[in-house]
Amino acid sequence: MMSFSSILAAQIPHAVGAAYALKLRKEAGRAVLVTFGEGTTSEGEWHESLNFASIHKLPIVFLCENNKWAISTPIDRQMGNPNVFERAPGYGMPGEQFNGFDPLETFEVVDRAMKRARSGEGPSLIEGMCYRYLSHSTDDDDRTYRTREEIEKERAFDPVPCFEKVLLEAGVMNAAQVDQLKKDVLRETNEATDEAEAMPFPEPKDLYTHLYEGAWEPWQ
Ligand SMILES: Cc1ncc(C[n+]2csc(CCOP(=O)(O)OP(=O)(O)O)c2C)c(N)n1
Repeated sequence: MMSFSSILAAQIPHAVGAAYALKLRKEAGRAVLVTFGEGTTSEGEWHESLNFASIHKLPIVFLCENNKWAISTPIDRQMGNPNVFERAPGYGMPGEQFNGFDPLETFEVVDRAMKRARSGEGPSLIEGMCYRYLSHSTDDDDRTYRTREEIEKERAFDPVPCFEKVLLEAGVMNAAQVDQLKKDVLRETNEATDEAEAMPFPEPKDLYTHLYEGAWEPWQ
């Protein structure tokens, strides 16, 4: 995994570059998966990346997680055509929309697109429909731009309780196992946040750590 960035769309040309490298090195059977929100598809880099990937038939899958909101911007203020996957033919690649709240459907669609990329057939654009229940961040108050009723309506599709029901009904897990899993996840999360919070703050000199090769510092 590489290229975590808070600059929207910065990861997409990086991912296309990685896919180009796989092709140039003739690393057959490998492919790149890059994910982004629907708001990110308004960035120029998004369009340039899909175009380049298509021209060079690169082994990459573009996965849009469409949660209907880009902080406070709804889809109808973000794009003229609300279906991101429908842009795919314009770039010369297949596009498909699916229920991103259904883990089995998600697996099936992502698996198919990745197999296509790995076998040298080129890129695809897939769009998983989902929803964000909470504010975008602790700095965002979603009461200023959407109704509680809208969130309540979407709650019916929350994949966590919905998939729990699927697993229980199929006999894959029993109630005690579900309970234990919830406890384990909570403990693991608490341990990770405790560990992160106990870490010292970085030193100012660490600003350039891992940026330049060797001991070079820009003020030298
Ligand atoms: C280039 C750039 N512009 C604006 C922002 C501020 N910003 C951070 S997250 C965000 C919304 C992202 O929405 P989306 O791509 O749909 O992803 P989501 O967070 O909903 O998954 C914005 C506008 C940013 N980080 N980078």
